[in-house]
Amino acid sequence: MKIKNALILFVLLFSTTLAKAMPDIPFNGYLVLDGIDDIATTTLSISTPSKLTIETFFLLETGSSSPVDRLEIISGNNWKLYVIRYSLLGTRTGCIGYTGPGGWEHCQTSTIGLNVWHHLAFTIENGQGQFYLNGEAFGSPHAVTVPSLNETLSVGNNLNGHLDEIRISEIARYDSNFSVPSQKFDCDSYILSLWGFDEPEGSTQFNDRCGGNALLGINGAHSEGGLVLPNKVFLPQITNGN
Ligand SMILES: [Ca+2]
Repeated sequence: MKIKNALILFVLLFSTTLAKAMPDIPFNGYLVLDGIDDIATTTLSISTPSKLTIETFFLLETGSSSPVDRLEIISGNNWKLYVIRYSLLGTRTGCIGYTGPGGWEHCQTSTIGLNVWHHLAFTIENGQGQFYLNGEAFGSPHAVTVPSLNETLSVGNNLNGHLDEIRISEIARYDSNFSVPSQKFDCDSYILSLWGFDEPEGSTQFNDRCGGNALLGINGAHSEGGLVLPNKVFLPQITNGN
């Protein structure tokens, strides 16, 4: 009986692992934010497009401090794209919201966990906005207008966690459920900005892989998981006399 039970447990665990199979995220380096004052900023000079997709991979190390505490993915002067994860009430453990013209918020329980990578996409096409979480439509389409991108943007305000592969596109990348991207995005003619945070560990300036809109990390926002510079590898060895 014990062997049989062990086999059943193994099959259950293996099945669960398969069901949760996700791409190997992050892709090299990622942006680290403390949720206190860390942000990354850039000033865009882009005519407001008629269509839009903002997407990223995100990981929360801590949730919201209240049911209305917005953990911002990216924001402009008059709009924010954010998530809320507040576990105490058990009812706002997965919210995605947008505060621009026509903004709205949608919540589903138990959809955003801590210390787990998620993919979030926000699309606007034909005046209809849609959120996607991990490739699945999150709520229903909502009448909304594309926000201004001709301004200074802030990334990661009030978010304690990590971001990777932030892509802004002047097209609706998704119009139905999709497979979560399994590799770094390629540049194409629809990309307005793309930040992959693959700079060496500790960097605070992040290259726009497909354009010229570098992000600047402020108050401690930095990259981890990327290339470790040689001096950080060899100095301890010298110090130890090895
Ligand atoms: Ca990366």
